[in-house]
Order: sequence, then structure tokens, then C-alpha cells
Amino acid sequence: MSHPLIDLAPDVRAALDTRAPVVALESTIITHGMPYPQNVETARDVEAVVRDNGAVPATIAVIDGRIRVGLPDDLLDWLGTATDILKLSRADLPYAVASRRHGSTTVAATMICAQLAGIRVFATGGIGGVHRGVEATLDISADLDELARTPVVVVCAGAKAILDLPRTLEYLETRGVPVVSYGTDRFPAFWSRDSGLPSPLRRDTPEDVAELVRTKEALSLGGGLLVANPMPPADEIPAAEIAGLIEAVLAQATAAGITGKAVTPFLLSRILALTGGRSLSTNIALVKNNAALAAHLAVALQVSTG
Ligand code: PSU
Ligand code: MN
Repeated sequence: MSHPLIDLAPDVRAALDTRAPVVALESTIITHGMPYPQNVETARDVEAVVRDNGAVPATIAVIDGRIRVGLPDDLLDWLGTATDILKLSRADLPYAVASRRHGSTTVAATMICAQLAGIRVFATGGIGGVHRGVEATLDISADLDELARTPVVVVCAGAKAILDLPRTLEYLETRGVPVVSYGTDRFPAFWSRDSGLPSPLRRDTPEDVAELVRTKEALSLGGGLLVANPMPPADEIPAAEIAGLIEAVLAQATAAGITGKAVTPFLLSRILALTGGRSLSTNIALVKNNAALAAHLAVALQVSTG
């Protein structure tokens, strides 16, 4: 499928043309989620994990107003240090394209671009969600509505405990998004394998997830599906350990008057500082873990759909 505003990397185009498995990857994690140089190293490692597991990686970003699906190494390096990169969600994507700006794509914008390119599976770290204090701020990530409307499977490690996780799950249910935890009855919370909440749904193999995706398509339900993959036990920070830090960084955000799209990057960078980098190694481990599962899922979907 070709689109006038999208530049497909040659390997991504070849894979899509031959119906080979492709996994989309976001870029906000590079520009606003992790510090340099770990952001660039991780982005490359995640692409390698996707390849090692039988799929073609397609990192997505907007460069000079062009939607790039599959980023060459030099652009990935440049993204890792550039400072004037917009954080693009659904609302910002047409602006960045129309005004020829550079932008990294959040989960919401990556889903939109993946779907335009014909990619069905996308791996990330954590999704945005309903923020704590939503009664006062109405801060609900556009990622959730995107999951409700755009037919892409998002593989994540759950959502961070800096968010209001019960309300995040309630909202996804309201909007009709299937939330499937992988190999567990518990909904994972990014750095921690167990948020303390039961998972709405559970599947144990890529083939079973693929069957669910196909059935959802056959029912013409539209919208996406969220796969929550608990991170490897060796790298987790148990929920009880991180709870105190979360209270501290939320208070800092309020005191500093942080609002809107600056909230998530601020909270991530403060948690990183307070855990002395441990949250970063955890973050890196879980993104790779998600990339492997997404690749297996992309393979299973292509096998079953032909
Ligand atoms: N959660 C993370 N790491 C991230 C993000 C979320 O653990 O890097 C990024 C993703 O790109 C996600 C975005 O789509 O933050 C959500 O931002 P907001 O809450 O402003 O919608
Ligand atoms: Mn927000």
C-alpha cells in the first residue's frame, strides 16, 4: 500500500509487498522517554530483537513533514540527540506534516501511521492512560481512544503505576478495547509484573492472541487490541518498592505546575533520577521483551491469514 505522505523504508516495503511479518515501533520513547545514549542503543537493539524473531522492524517518526515508516540508522542516531522534536499524538500529526516539522510518534500517532502503511502489530514499552487526579485535570492519554478506533495490535508491558490504573482499565472497557494479559491473570504495571489488578482477558500463546485478533476482525468490530506482556522477573521493580517514589514524583509535578503533554516525560525522567537508573534498565528489558512477543504475534498472524 503506498500513501502520498508516507515514505516506506525499502525493507519494510518489500515485507509488506510479500505479506511478510512487520512490527511497528514508536519514536517518542527515543525522544521523550529515555536519555541519550541509551535511547538510541535501545532503539537499535529492539529492531534487532524484532529481526531475530522473524519480522521486519518499522520505527516510525515524522522527519521534515514526511511520515517515515522504517528509519535508517543515521536518522535514528540524529533523533536520539535532536532537541526540537515535537511529541506527536493524533492531534499533532497533521500539523507536523503540513508545516514540515520533525516529530516523534506516541502510541496513538504510531498506530495511525502503522495502519496507513498496512502494519497490524506494534510494540512499545508502556501506553499512556488515565492520569491520577483526572477529576481535576481531565488528563486522559489519546492512546486510549486510539486503541478504540484504529485496528492495530499494541504489545506493551501494561501501563505505569504513575497513572490511575483502575480507571485506565475502566476506560478501555467502556471504549470496547480487549485487554489481554500474556501468560498471566494479572494486569502488569510496566516496571512491575503485577499491578494488583486482575486482567480483563488472558492468552498464553502468540497463536491464541492471533486467533483473537482474527475473530475481532471477522466480527467487524473495528479498533485495536491491547496485549499486556509482564516484564521478565529478573528486571522487575516490585510494585511496593516503586509506590513511594511515585507519590514523590507526582507531588513534584504538581509543585512544578507541569501539565498537558509534558506530564508523562516529566514523570519518567524524575523516576529515572530517583531510582538511580534502575528504572531505565527495567524499561530497556521490557521493551525488548515486548518486541519479541510482537514479532511472534506478527508471524502468527501472517501464517494464519496467508
Ligand atoms: N509510557 C512509557 N514510556 C513512554 C510513553 C509512555 O512508559 O515513552 C510515551 C508513549 O509514546 C506514549 C506517550 O504514547 O508517552 C503518552 O503520552 P501522553 O500521556 O501525553 O498521551
Ligand atoms: Mn495527557
